[in-house]
Amino acid sequence: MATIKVSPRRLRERMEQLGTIGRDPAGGLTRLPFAPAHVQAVQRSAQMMREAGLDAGVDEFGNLIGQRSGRREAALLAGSHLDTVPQGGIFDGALGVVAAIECAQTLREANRPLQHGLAVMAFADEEGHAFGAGTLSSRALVGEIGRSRLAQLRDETGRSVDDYLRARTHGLPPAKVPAQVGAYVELHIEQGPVLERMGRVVAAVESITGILRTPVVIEGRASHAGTTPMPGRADALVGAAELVLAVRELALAERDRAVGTIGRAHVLPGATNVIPGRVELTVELRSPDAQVLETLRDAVEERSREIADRHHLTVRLGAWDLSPPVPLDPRMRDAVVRAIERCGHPPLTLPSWAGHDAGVMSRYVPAGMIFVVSTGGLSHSPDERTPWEAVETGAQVLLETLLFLDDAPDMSRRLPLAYAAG
Ligand code: HGY
Ligand code: MN
Ligand code: MN
Repeated sequence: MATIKVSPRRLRERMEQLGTIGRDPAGGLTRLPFAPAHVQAVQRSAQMMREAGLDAGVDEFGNLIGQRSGRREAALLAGSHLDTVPQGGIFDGALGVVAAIECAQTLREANRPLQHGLAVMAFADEEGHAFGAGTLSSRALVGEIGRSRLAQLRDETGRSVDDYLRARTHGLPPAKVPAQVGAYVELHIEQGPVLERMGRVVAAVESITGILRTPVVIEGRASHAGTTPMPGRADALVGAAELVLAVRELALAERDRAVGTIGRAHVLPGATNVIPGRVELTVELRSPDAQVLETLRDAVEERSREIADRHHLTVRLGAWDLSPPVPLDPRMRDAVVRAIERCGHPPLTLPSWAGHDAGVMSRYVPAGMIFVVSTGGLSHSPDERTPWEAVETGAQVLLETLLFLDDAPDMSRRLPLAYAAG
């Protein structure tokens, strides 16, 4: 049975506190990376880290890190992200950060220091909404997204990632994550319906889906909506509509092996009485199978050419941004399953159809994930909920996983950190 216990009261208090930062008048939370609400959440989380006895600081890529050293050179990393999608929920990302802080504080209060160092990670931009690149901050940390690209990626205000990183508006000291990493563990909500349908609370994650994204610009000819006869129009929104249906049809044809979404579309000039001359949208494809992703990518490109020809449009796809599918380290999966059983729950493993920073970390160090149930399978929504008992269970499983890893044989690896200053 579990020995040292996390504090459900403190977990809930801190989740509810963070859950008030970035409230969107239209509903839910909007905490886009580096925006004022995100900075406030970083500062509040840093305070929680200090209360847990951790040194809190922000690295060159905007990631908040709370850490303390241990007797072993390698550190155990635990955490998630603090940014949200527009009008998102209070659990996506924040749960993993708050639970990791809770583990640090529980270990400190039980006077049970780990042999490893411990670093709590709060990645700055995981969602990819603001700058168009998912898991941006963890990929920047390991050098998969280089500094020149950080200077090019701009949000809707026109500011680049680099502009924000130089500003360091959070006022927190500089920090660096330890390079020698024993393991990275992330607690996250499932964001889907599977656990609830199975009547289960918690599971170990076995793999993380691949995600392919590209911006698309469709251009036709804006003209008068009344005087322009239907035949011969070059209506960019008609082309966009056909592309939406094509993505849906192609993903459905792959049955349960793929999903496809066009989640953003900007229609210009956006007047009732003007035929749309331009539509800017994003195409997103997901599959746990890299081959399926490639097939879908080629099919979307083919359909785009056909739509352009049929409607006298230009359809330009940008560079595809790929987060490849990753199987998580079986040793980590088994460590999480073992912790789940120690917490009195039956063993279960699930694939993740959501992307996570753990997917990036797993390319370099042993990485594991813990899922807890999402009520109604809802996420990326103001209605995102997880029962507080499940929050407590997830945090306890995280603590048991860290305790197990602390005594496990060394499997540490070095992170290829992209920090500038040595
Ligand atoms: O989009 C995702 O899968 C994650 O929630 N960022
Ligand atoms: Mn997330
Ligand atoms: Mn998310």
